Amino acid sequence: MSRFKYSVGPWNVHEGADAYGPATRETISFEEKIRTFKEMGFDAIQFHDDDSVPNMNNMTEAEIIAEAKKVKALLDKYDLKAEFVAPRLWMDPHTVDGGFTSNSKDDREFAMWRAYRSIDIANALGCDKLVLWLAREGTICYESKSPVTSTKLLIEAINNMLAYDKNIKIMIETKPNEPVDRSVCPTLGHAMAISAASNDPSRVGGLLESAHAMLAGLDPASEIGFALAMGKLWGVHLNDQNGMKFDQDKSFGVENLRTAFNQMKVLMENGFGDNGEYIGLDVKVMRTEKQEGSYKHLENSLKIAKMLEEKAARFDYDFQEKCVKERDYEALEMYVMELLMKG
Ligand code: XUL
Ligand code: MN
Repeated sequence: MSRFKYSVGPWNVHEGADAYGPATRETISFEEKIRTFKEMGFDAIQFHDDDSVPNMNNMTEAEIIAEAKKVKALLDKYDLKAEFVAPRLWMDPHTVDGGFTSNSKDDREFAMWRAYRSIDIANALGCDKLVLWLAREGTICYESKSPVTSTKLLIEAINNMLAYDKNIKIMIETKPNEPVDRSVCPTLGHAMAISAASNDPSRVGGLLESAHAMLAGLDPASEIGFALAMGKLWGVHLNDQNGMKFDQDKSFGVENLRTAFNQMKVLMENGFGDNGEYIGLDVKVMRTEKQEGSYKHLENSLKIAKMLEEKAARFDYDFQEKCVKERDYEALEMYVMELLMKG
């Protein structure tokens, strides 16, 4: 029995297309995914705005809310909660050059429209959290945008969202690059600074994705710890990553087991989840997997997370204290290795 509640998004079960080749698996319907997530033991679903309301650009605000209410009924049918809604600001022709920080005023206005609609959808789904993964908020040609103006535009956009809804909480999901070359908000340290500069820091926090921290050359456990120290870690996307290359979304722990253990440990030590936070898994199955393996990465990640939770619960803090007192970190390190490698 895990102490945590887990969440997942419909995009975590996908057809396998990548930048170099087409789909390798069939599409699975939204309801089928939701039903399977429930059977697997997930408690909540993460949404992009258009995961819950496809084709929303062509709909009125009232139609969007009505459509989102149908999704809420589906969640209720399977006794699942919505964790957050994230405006998908990277797919649209209006956001080729970014959303909130676009050089086009019209496109910045479109981005705000989508952000407000995402808040409406969150309300219809019964959740109070918005995630901003700032995919194209940055540059692919450095001189095309000012880093100062971009940062100010981002803060202004967040202030607008805070003003639009007095209850909404914003989690910034940081990532240093991809699809942009340089992101305007690459790490949780940046997110905390944006929070502090906003009109209501108590409603602006962070979401740490393991792979994104690694892409920034940082240890995800330390990023988690930093935001926890600020009281602003409201979500995580646990997964894994082989070094600083493209975002891989590997199953949690399969590349960097000790780092995965330390992520779980720091979450447990600091009561993550006590205020209703979920552990999100943002993992993707390998392109090579056949149709019947469409959920295997989720099964594996859940299993690994729970095994690491059990290891972290057994961590011998008395021994750790003794090692620290004696400054015998070799002994402490070997203890961690044995904890991880022995049954
Ligand atoms: C992209 C990523 C997204 C966000 C939600 O790297 O992680 O799936 O989690 O928009
Ligand atoms: Mn993510």
